Amino acid sequence: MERILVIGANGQIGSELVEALAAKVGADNVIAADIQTNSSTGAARYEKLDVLDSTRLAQIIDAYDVGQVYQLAALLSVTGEQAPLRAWSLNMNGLLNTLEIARQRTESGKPLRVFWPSSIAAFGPHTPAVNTPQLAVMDPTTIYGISKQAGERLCEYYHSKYGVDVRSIRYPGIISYKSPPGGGTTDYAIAIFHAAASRETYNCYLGPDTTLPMIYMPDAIRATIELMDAPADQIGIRSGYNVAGLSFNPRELAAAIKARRPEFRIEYRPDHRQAIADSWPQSLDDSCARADWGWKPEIGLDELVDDMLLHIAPRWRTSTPECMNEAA
Ligand code: AKB
Repeated sequence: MERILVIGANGQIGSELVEALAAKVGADNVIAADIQTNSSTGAARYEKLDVLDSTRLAQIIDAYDVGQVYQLAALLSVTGEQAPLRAWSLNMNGLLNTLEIARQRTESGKPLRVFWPSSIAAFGPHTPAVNTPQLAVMDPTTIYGISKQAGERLCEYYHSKYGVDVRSIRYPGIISYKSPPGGGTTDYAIAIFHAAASRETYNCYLGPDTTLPMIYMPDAIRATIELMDAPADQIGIRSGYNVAGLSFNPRELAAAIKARRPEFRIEYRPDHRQAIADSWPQSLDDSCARADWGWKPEIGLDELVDDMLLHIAPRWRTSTPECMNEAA
């Protein structure tokens, strides 16, 4: 069985991806790696790894004879703005290190399939905001978005020049309850549930009509694994696929929560994150992903809200974690 390395395994996506991959290929075949000393995922195999250390990255890939790498380590849109140089270094060099090792292995006849997450943040204010096409103007305004746009170009370059089998999704905001999100603009759509569960008024840092593309974690994980499992000749796009889950704004999400928890209250206090959200698409045209590898979202707003409230309420009954109301 092919071994799979997940870098950034302690993060929001990584922790759930490790679990899903372990269920699919067996826990012994999944190596979780992150910069922290210990795994927060319960992974059977864990390696401490700074993805900027390319020697250690290559050693791990060789030692386990890894066939697939998911390189997820990154600073997101809000934390990236607080440390732009660090965000650029981590987001670009983490990808480059992975692509270089994949190139060397491809050239020596032991190809390494790579997954790297792009984002809706790669789009910008001049991108058509509604039903954003796969190919569109991309003029990102954040360092995170710029790194995603440049990363997409690198992925395409390594594929066309060196034949590296690299695949990518432009993730919408990902909503989940298992691990806290890591400093993104779309995090309000998670924090709001924690406030609802602790019966606090939620102070939303985006205005009520700020519509953004979102996806529930099970759909995001399924999309990721389906893309990586698809035959290489079906992957027509090597930059990053638009993948739509659903689109909603804070007013609509609050109404769906209120329908289930009538005592829930929300107030709107837009801050610096509003400008970032305003520069992103509201909805995505994901027809290329549907045509190339059969993508189809399954989870809509009602199911998402029911599931989030079911899982968050018992765990966070008394207080909303600090980090979830503030910019991380
Ligand atoms: C963020 O808000 O920065 C991320 C993203 C959309 O990539 N969730």
